[in-house]
Amino acid sequence: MLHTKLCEILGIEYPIIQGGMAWVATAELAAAVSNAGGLGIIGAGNAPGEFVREQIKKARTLTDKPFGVNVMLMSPFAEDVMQVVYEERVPVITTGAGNPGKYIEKLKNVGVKVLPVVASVALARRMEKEGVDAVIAEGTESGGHVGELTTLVLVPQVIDAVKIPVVAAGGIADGRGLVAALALGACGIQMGTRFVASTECTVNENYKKAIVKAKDRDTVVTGRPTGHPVRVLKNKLTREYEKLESQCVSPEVLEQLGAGKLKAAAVDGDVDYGSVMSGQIAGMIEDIKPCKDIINDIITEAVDLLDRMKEWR
Ligand code: TUI
Repeated sequence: MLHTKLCEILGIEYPIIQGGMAWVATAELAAAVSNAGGLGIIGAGNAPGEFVREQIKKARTLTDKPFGVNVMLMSPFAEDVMQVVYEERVPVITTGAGNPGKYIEKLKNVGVKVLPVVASVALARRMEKEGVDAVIAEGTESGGHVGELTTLVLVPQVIDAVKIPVVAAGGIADGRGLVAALALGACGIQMGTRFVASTECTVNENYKKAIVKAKDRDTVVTGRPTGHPVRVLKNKLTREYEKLESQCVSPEVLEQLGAGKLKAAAVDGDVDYGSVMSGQIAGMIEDIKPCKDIINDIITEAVDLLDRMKEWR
């Protein structure tokens, strides 16, 4: 119904990739997205390789469709996770928060598709030279670790700079967002926050409800002084963070305040003092529904919109 080059590359039905969110994107969510025709992703985050291997095995019991693993390159276990991905012959990896250059050749040799997330034209160019299959250009509207440029500004510049396919990410949660991404020249989209508010996502219910409740200006970027800016929902933790940032405390103190806080929110449901990573699009998410409905509704809306756009001519 809406087939693009991304569908061909990944062997999927719809050009939708699920973001690889640490503590949130478990085997259950990945399998649900893949079963719905998108590409589900297990978020390795800071987990050790053997934990990720168990997640891969679990996903294989839940779906016979392709799925991937997101390797968070700042993790102390990134190398370990890459080895597991290689041994398990996971069909696709996405990467975040770094340059995956040193791993690409070995993965490509065994047919693993590599799709790095980039937040700049420079890294997109470097990745194309290293032989990746596509890049995911992620705007600062996203949740979690973010770059500086917005999706609307980053995506077309990356598309102009490289010949490989480009996936748009950041600030997308409905059919209008998908059509906008296609209009910019992207071959598909990656969504994180929209899939957090899904029935199958195993994150604590408080986290899902916080996303549904969030309004347009309810996210903030903290951690700029540490060099690791992270977009999260505003809460008591971010107010504490802002107070310390304004007092110019050392980056180490700020890092210390952030330690373990994503798990506190995602697993224990502490949405007041935990780190509730979320994109700006949370303001537009009004319900928790199955991944199949999320994807079907987006595709139906996008196809309908594209039809109506033909009549505008
Ligand atoms: O990676 C993400 N999102 C994330 S990772 C994460 S875990 C974390 N927790 C606390 C602090 C930091 C991380 C939570 N959310 N998205 C993909 C992404 N990658 N966004 C931006 C980048 C990025 C930034 C700089 C990629 C590469 C880069 O520079 C690499 C280089 O060497 O040029």
